[in-house]
Amino acid sequence: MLFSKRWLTDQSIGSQTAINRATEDAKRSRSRDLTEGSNRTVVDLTLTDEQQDLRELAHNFAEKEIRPVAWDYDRDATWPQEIVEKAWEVGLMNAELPEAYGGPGLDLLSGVLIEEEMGWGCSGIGTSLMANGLAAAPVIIGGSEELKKQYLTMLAEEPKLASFCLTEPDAGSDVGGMKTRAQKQGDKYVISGSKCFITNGSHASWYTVYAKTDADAGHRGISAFVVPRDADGVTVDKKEDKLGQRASDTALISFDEVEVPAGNLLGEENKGFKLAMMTLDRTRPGVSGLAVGIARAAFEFASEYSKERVQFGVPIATHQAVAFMIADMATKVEAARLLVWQSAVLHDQGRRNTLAASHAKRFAADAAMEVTVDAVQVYGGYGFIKEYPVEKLMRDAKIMQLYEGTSQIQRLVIAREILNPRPPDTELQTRQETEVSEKAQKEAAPA
Ligand code: COS
Repeated sequence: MLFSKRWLTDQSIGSQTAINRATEDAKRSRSRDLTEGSNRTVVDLTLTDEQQDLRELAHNFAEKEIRPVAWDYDRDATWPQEIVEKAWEVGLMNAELPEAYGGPGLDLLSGVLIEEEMGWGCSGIGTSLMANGLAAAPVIIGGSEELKKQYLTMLAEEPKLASFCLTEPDAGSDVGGMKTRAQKQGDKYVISGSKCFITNGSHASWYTVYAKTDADAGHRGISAFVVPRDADGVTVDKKEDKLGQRASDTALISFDEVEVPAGNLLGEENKGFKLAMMTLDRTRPGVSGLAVGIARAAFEFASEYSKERVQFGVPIATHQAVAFMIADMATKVEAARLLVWQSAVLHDQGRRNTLAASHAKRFAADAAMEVTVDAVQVYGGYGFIKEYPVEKLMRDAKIMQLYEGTSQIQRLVIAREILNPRPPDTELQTRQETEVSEKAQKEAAPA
């Protein structure tokens, strides 16, 4: 036990002797672990050189291009068009877009590394930059070759945006309760209904829209379609004025007898619900990464402030009440990141990650909320003032517990996966394994 005889007290914080002793103890204990446990299986969490470079690139981008304007964009709810174009230019958007359609074809772990840095810079702007992944995933999973060529390539060739349209005014968590209808008429589908809370909805060039093709079949009557923004009958009705993530665009979109070719169906008719769930398995690790970024930003601001702010004659960091809050923040950031990485790695290995993705989303979102609330507390009264950075983070964090499945829905998925697990989905398993092995073969092939 490293600290068994010397509890960290107010007095020991910052004491060089205590820190040196702890460092020596740590070295001794590490070498003991290595010799005693030499035959243990070790999980290696070291990032590859490429992943480290990518993380650094994303961090520098967040620091130079996002942070300096984040608080102004939040105040005025400014759409970050310039930042979208720059991020696209340097290759920080569409991370998982397959190479066959012009994308970088990165693994999900690389994607979540980018998302954490974007969340650290500004999660509102980060959400705008990352939402293409949500719209593109159903096309990647279920789209025909023609649809992939047309719509995925569009995102790779220009800084264009796409949106995922699942939620409706009366169907949020209860996806099966949606009312939007798609009726097959000859070689077309005709879509009518309203979708709300659509990220990037006002700026998207195309939408992935979920609609009932069999009104009486509950979740087994849903299908998914690609709908171009310029199709007749598509209207952006309203841009929402939000509590947090104010730089991101959130719109209400209506589809009034919108006609799309039958070939715009994604996957099979009436299999759209599963497509949506498979999409969320892929994208929840990413939004959880954004949440880790928010939490990390709040933790960093609070730690710095606690070293500068003097009360009772000493920096508040030397008061145990504050130091322990900082310690808890740090633990939450670390733990959330590990869950996020695990959920991404399982996916990259071609394994089902539903449970891990919900663990990551639930924990990282709740951690972001708790850490940002505590950061405001560390700042005291100043934390409540807009001139200081942390109230924005607290407002931004709230949406993490709501979008891409509330924290309660994540708990529902976790409980079901543990208590009543879904049988293995062989079709999905085969598809993911094929994807992973094709990627490995491509990487192994000589250039
Ligand atoms: N991957 C593949 N299939 C899945 C799946 C997954 N991750 N999760 C569920 N399914 C399948 C089930 O196996 C079941 O299949 P069958 O039709 O063959 O029986 C079907 O989907 C229905 O599953 P379930 O019974 O669990 O559906 P529910 O209606 O109870 O809903 C929840 C499940 C609540 C988890 C789902 O509706 C959900 O995630 N809601 C939140 C939606 C959300 O995140 N909205 C945010 C919008 S995106 S910003």
